[in-house]
Amino acid sequence: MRKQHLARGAFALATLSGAGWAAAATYYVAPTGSDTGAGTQAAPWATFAKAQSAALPGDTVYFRGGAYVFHGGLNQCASMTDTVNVVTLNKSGQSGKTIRYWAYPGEKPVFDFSQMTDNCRVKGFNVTGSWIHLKGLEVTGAPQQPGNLLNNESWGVWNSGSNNTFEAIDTHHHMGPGMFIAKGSNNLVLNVDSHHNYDPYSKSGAGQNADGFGVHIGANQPGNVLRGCRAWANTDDGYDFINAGSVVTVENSWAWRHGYYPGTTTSIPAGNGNGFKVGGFGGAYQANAPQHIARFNVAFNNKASGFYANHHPAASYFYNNTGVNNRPDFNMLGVDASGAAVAQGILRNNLAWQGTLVSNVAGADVANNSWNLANVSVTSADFQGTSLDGWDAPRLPDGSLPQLPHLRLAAGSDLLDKGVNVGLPYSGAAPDLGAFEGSAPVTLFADAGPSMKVVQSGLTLNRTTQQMSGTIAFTNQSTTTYDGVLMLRLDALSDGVALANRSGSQGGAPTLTLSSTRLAPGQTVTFPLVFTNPSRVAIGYTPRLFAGQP
Ligand SMILES: [Ca+2]
Ligand SMILES: [Ca+2]
Ligand SMILES: [Ca+2]
Repeated sequence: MRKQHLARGAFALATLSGAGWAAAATYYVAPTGSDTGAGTQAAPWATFAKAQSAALPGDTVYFRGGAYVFHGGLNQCASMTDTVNVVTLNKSGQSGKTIRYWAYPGEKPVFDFSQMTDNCRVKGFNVTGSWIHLKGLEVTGAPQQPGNLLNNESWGVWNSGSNNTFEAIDTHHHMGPGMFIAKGSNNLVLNVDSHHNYDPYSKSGAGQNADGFGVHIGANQPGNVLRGCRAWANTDDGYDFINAGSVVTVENSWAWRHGYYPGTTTSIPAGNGNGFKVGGFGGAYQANAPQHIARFNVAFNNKASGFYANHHPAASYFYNNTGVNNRPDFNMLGVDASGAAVAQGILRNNLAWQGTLVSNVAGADVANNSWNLANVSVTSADFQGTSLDGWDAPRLPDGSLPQLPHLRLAAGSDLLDKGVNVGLPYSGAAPDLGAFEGSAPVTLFADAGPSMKVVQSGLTLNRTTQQMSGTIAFTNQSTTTYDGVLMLRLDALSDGVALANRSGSQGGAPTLTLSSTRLAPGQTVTFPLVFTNPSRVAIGYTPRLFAGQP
């Protein structure tokens, strides 16, 4: 299915400033572009460096889809223990005027560092500026070299700036962490996936340093948040906040299958294998250690702990997390001022199931969790679905997490309303246990689009209602019968256009649902479409058909 032609960016947004009119500029970069061009949609540039040299605070740079393959960095390896930077972003935006480096809507630019042969460490993205917003980019392959065992990790995305947003980034297959915040305040890591990272040539041991997300900021660097992220199949940990001197918040994020060779269940000896490693200073006591925040997260199938205090000297907040089949699900091993092992953590409304439930919780501040409430038992009947597969399903159009029934509470579960109010939103009489509030049924949808022939009609204008109407028809060309709910989703619908007859929305895109439909091989289903389009723009969208079992 090809997206219809879109007339985007026809109107420049102008803002009034004290000095007069100043227009935010929009530039374009493409794999087939040239830095001698104008940076327009018709004559895009080729490089990040060229775009950065032109972009001013408030400007947007769109990267067209395709592969941007790097064969070397901005500098040479001065020694085998040097670091080569490839994409350095050292030009800052301003408050309210970030510099935006975004994927062009509906396209996927891929930044590939795997062909580099520089014989030292590599930072694929080296973000040292502030007020920068990266969105929709895929980043892969920051390498180590087989003949060089003098270093630890390379990095996919490395940050030392502040007030940056990393949104909807897919960072994977690096020989080191996918996303690494070394310094800085108020950075937001939103809806980022980091997976299949493995550092085979680290001097500290193969696999020892490839975390999905590392946040290792110093003191007085507050406000760093990870939200809506996923980490899986990384050889070390999913999320690692060791040596972080300021509070880190991780929420609504998932972690699974850490500590193994990526894509396998074979343990890698040096890989720690925790889902969420929330703090610690290498086992040492440190005064004024931050109380990190981990809430509404899910960890499962990790080799070691799902949620781990990692010898942290202070009690971090663990609220409404779900741990399943980890070893253990929650481990609150801390350290006190004398260097003795103690239990550290403030745990409320957490859910532990399968694997080893808890370690080192006696003495921590623990209440209203599944394992310490009388008259509560966790069984498969408590959940709408118990699958631990499919959590890497495609994200929704706005980058948010896929909606899955897995590990969501079922109606009638005794885990509903068994939590305690911790000042966070909830429904019903009280918070539930675990990461997902409420028991509203969630349908598991599969993408039925690839097996469909799609026919779109023309649109006709109703002069009375000023709405435009047409149809879209899907003919099942597979040998599979789709029985159940059929859902049409219109991704990347043109700005200013609305689907007037929508039945809902998913990830910011309008949906039209037909219940109890049977679509056998050779059969056709037709959806009516009614648009409102007050600005009379060209209507473009990407139609997606999903089939679900209610
Ligand atoms: Ca780690
Ligand atoms: Ca139960
Ligand atoms: Ca509730």
